[in-house]
Amino acid sequence: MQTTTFVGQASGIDATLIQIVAQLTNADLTFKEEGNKCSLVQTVKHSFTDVSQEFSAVGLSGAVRLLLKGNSALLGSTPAQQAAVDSWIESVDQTLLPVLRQEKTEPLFVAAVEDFLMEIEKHLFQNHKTVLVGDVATAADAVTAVAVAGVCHTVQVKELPQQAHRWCKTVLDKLQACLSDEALKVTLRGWADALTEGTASPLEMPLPVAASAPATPVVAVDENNTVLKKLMDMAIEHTAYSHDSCNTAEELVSKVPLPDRTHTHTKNLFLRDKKHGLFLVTVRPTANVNTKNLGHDLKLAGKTNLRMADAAVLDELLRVKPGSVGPLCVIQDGVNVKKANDEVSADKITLVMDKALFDNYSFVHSHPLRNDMSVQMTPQAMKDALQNVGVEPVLLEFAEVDPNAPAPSKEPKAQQEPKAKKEVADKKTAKKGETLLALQWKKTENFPNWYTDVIVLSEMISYYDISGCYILRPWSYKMWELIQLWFNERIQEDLGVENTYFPMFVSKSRLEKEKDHVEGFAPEVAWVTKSGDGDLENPIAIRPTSETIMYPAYSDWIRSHRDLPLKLNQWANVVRWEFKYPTPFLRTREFLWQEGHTAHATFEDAEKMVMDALELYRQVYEDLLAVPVIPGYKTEAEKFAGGYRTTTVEAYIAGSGRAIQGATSHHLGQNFGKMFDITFQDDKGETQTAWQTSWGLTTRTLGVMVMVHGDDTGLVLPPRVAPLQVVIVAIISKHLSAADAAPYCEAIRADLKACGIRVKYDDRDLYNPGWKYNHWEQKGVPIRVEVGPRDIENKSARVVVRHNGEKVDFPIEGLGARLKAKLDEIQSAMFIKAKEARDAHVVKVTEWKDFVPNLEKHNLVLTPWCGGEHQDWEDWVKKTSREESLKTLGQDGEDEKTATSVAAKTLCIPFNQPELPEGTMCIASGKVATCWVLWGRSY
Ligand code: 87F
Repeated sequence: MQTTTFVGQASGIDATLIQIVAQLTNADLTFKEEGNKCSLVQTVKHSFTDVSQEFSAVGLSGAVRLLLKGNSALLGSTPAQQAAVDSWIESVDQTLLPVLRQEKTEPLFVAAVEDFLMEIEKHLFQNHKTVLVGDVATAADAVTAVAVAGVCHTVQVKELPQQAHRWCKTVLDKLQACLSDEALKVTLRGWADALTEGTASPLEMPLPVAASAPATPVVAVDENNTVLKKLMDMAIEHTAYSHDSCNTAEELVSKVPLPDRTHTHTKNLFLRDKKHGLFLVTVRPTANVNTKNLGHDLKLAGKTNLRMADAAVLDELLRVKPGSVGPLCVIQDGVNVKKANDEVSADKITLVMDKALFDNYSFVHSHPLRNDMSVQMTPQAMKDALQNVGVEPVLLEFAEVDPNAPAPSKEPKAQQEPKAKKEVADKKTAKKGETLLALQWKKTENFPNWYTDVIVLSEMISYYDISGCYILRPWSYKMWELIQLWFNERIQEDLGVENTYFPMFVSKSRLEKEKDHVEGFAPEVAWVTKSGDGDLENPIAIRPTSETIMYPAYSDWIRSHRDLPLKLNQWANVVRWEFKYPTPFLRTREFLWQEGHTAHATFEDAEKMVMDALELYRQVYEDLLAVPVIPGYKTEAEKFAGGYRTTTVEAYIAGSGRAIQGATSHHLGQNFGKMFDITFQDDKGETQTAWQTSWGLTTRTLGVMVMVHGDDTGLVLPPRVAPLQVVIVAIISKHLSAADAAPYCEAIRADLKACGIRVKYDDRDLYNPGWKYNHWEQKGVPIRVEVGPRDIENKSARVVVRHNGEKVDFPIEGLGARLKAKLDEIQSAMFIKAKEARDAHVVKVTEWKDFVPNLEKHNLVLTPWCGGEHQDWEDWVKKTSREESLKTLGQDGEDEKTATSVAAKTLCIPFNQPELPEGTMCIASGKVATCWVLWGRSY
């Protein structure tokens, strides 16, 4: 047995707080009634060995930490939660306790307390939480709520914002119930009673949050609503609430966040089959409804052809408008819905529901015939309501939309998990609500979800309510600007390219002028067909690329060989309406890029341009983003159809074992020149057709960089594209005031800035050092400079490196120059690490039997090849590798929308060719090989 005795000194509020925590932990605590400092000594006595250990702690946080050692229930069960608990207590220590200890009531202190309350309010509100950390009350709640109540009492702030009030009251009630000390209870009760809820919350909440379903939904009334009326009549427990109108499940998920992952919205489809009737299908928003298989799953006899029913049918049979459908539609009187014992028939509506709605959630939210309201009810209440009208839904299991596609951050993670990963999902459930503090997914555990976590938490991306479109926040946009800055200088100064801007709209006739060029891409072209309510006479396309927009002008401008070369580049957005699952940065419906378009007098001049552009792309990846790439030629099957030859740089993403095309540069030959009449008089007066090139680099670069370097803490930025390369954080405590830290940190900042380093001194006093470390680590800043009291004494600073965790103390004398060198060192170390990881996954394979097993090992495969022109054999490899892979995985087929097929495709014929011994055979055709080609699964 081990007994723990604490002996220490504390008084006033410190004593109260420590006593509370000690009582919660059942610790035996003795205070000496002297001094106003909180210092504590813990003696651990082992009754058997009689060895005693002494620990000491300073400050409230220290004392609490000591008392809570090993008590995971109160301290939080994960390191991230523990850090968060710690951080709250430290904030209380630094912000509220000084006010309480010295009873400061001047306006300045009142303002500081109000700021602190706002922080709590914001935290609870934005995260839809009722406790500060995790899902259950921890020491953070106990300490913070008592300090808040105490301080409000002292400085006469009696009105708390709404959420903070509810939280504070609840915590104090709970504490009173479990504390044994009567005097303490009385004090707490007094404080709690004095607190009232502010009449108007002073917080300006952002719109989407204001529109959300509150933790305890506010009842909305719509007396004429037949569904709500019916629920009332049947005495089914439910809560209806209003929100912004949402037409799709996607919109609901983004605009109406739910309190936690025990709640779910629904996605509803109303389908019709001529023979079998109508089917109202209600699933969780992330479920994939495959209408082709549904007939089979529902065991419908014969062939089925399930199609979306139109608005007229919806109105007539379900009495609801498109966008407002929900399972409760069927409880309306007179709706011809199939009852429990009825046969499926052509005139009846069968209600089909996702089994997960009943098994995995405590609350289901669905529309009551209007899409600006939702009804929250338990699955049991839903069942009861249906049963009351004689309906028994057909329950089916639905898979997730695409287990490989990263899910939007707002959507509860547990819902996104495919069935096979149930265990992982359960583990994550325990961490719900931690999104603002730490990543929920490990890179090796679930790569797509990890990626989503990183780009959202690092503030690179925000989601948007149009699928495939994302907001690039300043942190990622700055990275793009840094790439632009470098690339612009290179193309303008070294390659003589000029920037230009062409319109984003293109007429149909122009777009379709070069048939080969658009043919395969046509389904992706987005059209503007209306202005206001009227139809446009001639619809216009939004540029998916600008060949057809720019080349008519080239035809006008180019007359003589003296007009050549013409080398133009434009930075622009383009739109390609993809139907595969989107991934931020990698596959989006709108993206940013540069597109270079040049015209030359000779083939060779064009060829040089193609290679120069490709070399710049290699440098963007390798020298700026620290991502190794393999340059090479595309095969005939993979090249840009409108051109003569495509070159590419291919990157590798170890986290998914997939390759990704980094950027391409095309030799267009004279194809476009002939189509658009881009001709010139040569020096002999003869008419010639221009030779052209085009080349493009997109914001995909950023996604690749995140995937290659990010880790389980978040983003890891190579210094050359880091918006901030160094952040300075002062360790403010009672040993170092912000005022004393400021001049020292400012001097460091100025020195670094003078050395050309992008640096920031994070002097925000609302956040403590631990919070700041975490924040800048998640954002991937390459170097953190920490300044504590001892550093100031020693005229030094602690330097912490993001990518490898290295910590070194440097004198501040000459710090700028040292850090400049350190940043270079980081840049090259990150490249070397990524290159080693990539190289370990490129293997040579000379026999087909080893091909798919190597794909399974996440390898890129280099094989002997009969030549880029043999498209049929390329198709054979694609098809056969898919079949063999699916067999290994035990799957029947692939989702047609998947962006991550298991089939291999050619990535490139690398410029750097290994030796090819004479007589080596092609891996597929068995013909004599003419080169090595690189294959892989790719994005
Ligand atoms: C989608 C719709 C319509 C790609 C498209 O790579 C047309 C296209 O032409 C299309 N998707 N492409 C090929 C773009 C070729 C080329 N354009 C200039 C580049 C680099 C920059």
